[in-house]
Amino acid sequence: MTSTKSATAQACANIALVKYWGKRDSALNLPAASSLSLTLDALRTTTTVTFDDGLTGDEFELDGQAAATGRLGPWLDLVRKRADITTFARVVSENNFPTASGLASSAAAFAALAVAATEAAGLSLGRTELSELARRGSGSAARSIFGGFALMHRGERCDGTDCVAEELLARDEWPLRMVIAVVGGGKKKSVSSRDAMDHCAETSPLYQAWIGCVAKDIDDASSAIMSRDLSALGAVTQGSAMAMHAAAMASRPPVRYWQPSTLRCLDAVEALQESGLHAYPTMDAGPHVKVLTNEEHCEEVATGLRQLEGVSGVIISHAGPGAHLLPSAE
Ligand code: 2P0
Repeated sequence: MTSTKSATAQACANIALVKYWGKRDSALNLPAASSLSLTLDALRTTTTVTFDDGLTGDEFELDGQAAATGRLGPWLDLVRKRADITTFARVVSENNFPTASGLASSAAAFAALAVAATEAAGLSLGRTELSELARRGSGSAARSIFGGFALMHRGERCDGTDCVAEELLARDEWPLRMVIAVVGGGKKKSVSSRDAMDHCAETSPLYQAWIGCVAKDIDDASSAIMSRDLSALGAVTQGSAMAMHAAAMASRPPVRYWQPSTLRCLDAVEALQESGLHAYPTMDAGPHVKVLTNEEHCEEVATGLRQLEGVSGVIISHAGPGAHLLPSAE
């Protein structure tokens, strides 16, 4: 008789308002600077982890298709070591958004995994420990353990135990919106963020300047969140994204995620700003443009982006909850 133990968890993607771009330690996946994000309700991953004595290796299924385990296996080893088990796991994951849209997020993936895998392994971890474990899979995943606004600390310790996120403000305490313009037909990104940030750190003459501006951005964004000052938060959000992309573009050879439609979106957002709307753009390791706005202005922002050439879809998201267990499907 084989023995199995299963748990299901759900986590949301997050979008950084102050970006994470560069590491101080690759083995432990420690970021070179802090970051700050908004967890998004519209982009969710649901993951079931089953430790099964009958398995001869880890298995992974994503959106109904068998997938390569990649960095999942070494990450599951961390959970097994902690729980003192050797059993392999079956991981079944589903995104509530098209995987091919280019929005598939390792943040939601490893946050859901951290909650599901530790529960299935019989561990009982607090949010801080879950954040640390999620970070080992993907730096941004440490933030998705928390809902609302999350602050990821760079930390000082070599072992990474203080390199964790915390919730700055709960999601219902400031009802902002993120409008996502999906650009470029959702093609897969050309360079992974992990490779790109390492390459940027090694070759970009602007990398140190980028790292040098993060601490003040974190302070300014945190103050803006505490005082619910959207103009101030928007200015930091836009500035952090542009600084990160400037450093990436100055890499040799360059890392450029922008497409012609990306610029169309940025032009449209600038026009919306000039017309008096709250609309502040940010971008990650892809061509999509995400716009921070409020409840009142989000429909107008979405309409402005939807009509642009090269924009294949627009998603309006509320702030989302932290990663959490779901009732077992049995
Ligand atoms: C962010 N990004 O702060 C930044 C902005 C992409 C651009 O976090 O190497 O997939 O797995 O720790 O978390 C994407 O980086 O990188 C990311 P790893 P991750 O959201």
